[in-house]
Amino acid sequence: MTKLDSLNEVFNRGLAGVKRDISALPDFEARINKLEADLNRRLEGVKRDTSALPDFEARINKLEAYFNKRSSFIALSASSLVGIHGKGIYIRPNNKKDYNSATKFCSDIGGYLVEISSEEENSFIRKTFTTDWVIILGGSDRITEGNWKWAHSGDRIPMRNQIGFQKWAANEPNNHASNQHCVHIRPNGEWGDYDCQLEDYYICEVDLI
Ligand SMILES: [Ca+2]
Ligand SMILES: [Ca+2]
Repeated sequence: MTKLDSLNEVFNRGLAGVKRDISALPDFEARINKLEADLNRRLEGVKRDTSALPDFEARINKLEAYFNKRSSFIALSASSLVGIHGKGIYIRPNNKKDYNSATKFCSDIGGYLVEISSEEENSFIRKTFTTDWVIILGGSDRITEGNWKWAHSGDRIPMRNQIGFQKWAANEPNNHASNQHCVHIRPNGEWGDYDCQLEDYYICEVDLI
């Protein structure tokens, strides 16, 4: 083989290689295109995830608030009278508040000022919490005089002559001095209306489910 033949052979081998590479190019391009499309899809996914972040943060914040409420509730229950009835935990902190402050306090621990909707619940409250003092309940006629409602549920509190559960004492509610718009339970389990500004013991009801 002459030197020229040898060079020619090397050239031809090289050319065949280049031809192979070139013939592989469409595939290569297709693969690049596929990768690019894949990357774009992932990028869209990342963008979606990022746009979902505020929601995620809001949910975390909500959970945190819930946890904090439950934590204060647990801390509080150590120094309070606590009872469990039906679907709720009832807690009577060892201090007195007026209606608005008591309402806010119960809300802060994830509950509401107690509402009584049956003889059984009333009897539970009386036996568990009342001794020789009155306890503020979560209802009023502050919006419209004589139109009594539970604050949390919005349910009507019937008058003595109306259908539905109520435990008004004789001659109550009497709106004494035109200044009694909140309701409390007395040691004997009966209810009376009283001045919402007065500070008394109160019960928070916290639903378990
Ligand atoms: Ca009233
Ligand atoms: Ca009264």
